[in-house]
Amino acid sequence: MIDFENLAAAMGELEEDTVKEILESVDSLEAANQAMEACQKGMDTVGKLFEEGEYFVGDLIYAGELMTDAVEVLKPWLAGTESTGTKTRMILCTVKDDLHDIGKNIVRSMLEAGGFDVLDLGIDCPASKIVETARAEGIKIVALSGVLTLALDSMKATVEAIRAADLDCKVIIGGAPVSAEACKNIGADEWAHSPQKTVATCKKWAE
Ligand code: B12
Repeated sequence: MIDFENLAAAMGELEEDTVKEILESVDSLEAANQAMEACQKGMDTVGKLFEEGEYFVGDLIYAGELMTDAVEVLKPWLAGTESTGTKTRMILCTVKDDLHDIGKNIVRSMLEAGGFDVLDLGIDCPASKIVETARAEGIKIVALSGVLTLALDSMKATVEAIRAADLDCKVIIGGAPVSAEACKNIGADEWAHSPQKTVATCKKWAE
């Protein structure tokens, strides 16, 4: 029986050995999903302790590395769930001024496992690069990731640039600050927190 509470606590306390030890016992998709949830809960604790001044930027960096390692362990389980034959090309990136990419990388793995050919434009991605790439590659689906509250402004500017360029693109936005209200304000076609919903939405659009 895997102790997911302990995993969340160890992640929050940045106890690498305990995190690794618990992750080693993940042996099913269900356990992998629960472990991912626990790790994210741990990241929330890290964020809270950072806000309270108990953790510093160095701790955030370390937490990021720990989370990236955890995702690597869980990826084979999570990515194995969605395989299909389609290969629609799409863009994914973290928007301008935001350097967080762990969530984006998870979404990328899930999209690739779902049969998408993902053009990953990286982090801090300006709207102009997205527009140019979408036009040059004939891309019809763009997924934007952002974790900072500030990212919502960049998402809005990006969607405006896509619409102004008259590109026939569907846009899905995701990340912690995203919500139905933010989606409406930004003018995106869809929003999601869960990578599974992202894959389902993009599949619907690709049909
Ligand atoms: C690790 C981390 C960092 C690392 C990031 C390393 C990396 N390679 O990404 C580093 C050290 C670089 C960092 C820097 C900073 N960070 Co930081 N960071 C975090 C932390 C602890 C975890 C983020 C994370 O990876 N979470 C785990 C992933 C898996 O979750 P996720 O990104 O939300 O993704 C999931 C979903 O949102 C969704 N999703 C994600 N993308 C997409 C896209 C689509 C299309 C869809 C559909 C879904 C989707 O799927 C994912 C899986 O479920 C958070 C705290 C937190 N609670 O998240 C703070 C946090 C995000 N950081 C914060 C801050 C303030 C900063 C800094 C400004 C600190 C500083 N003073 O320098 C800088 C900003 C740098 C910049 N310009 O971006 C704040 C943001 C506050 C705000 N509301 O704006 C947070 C919330 C901490 C806090 N509570 O204060 N950070």
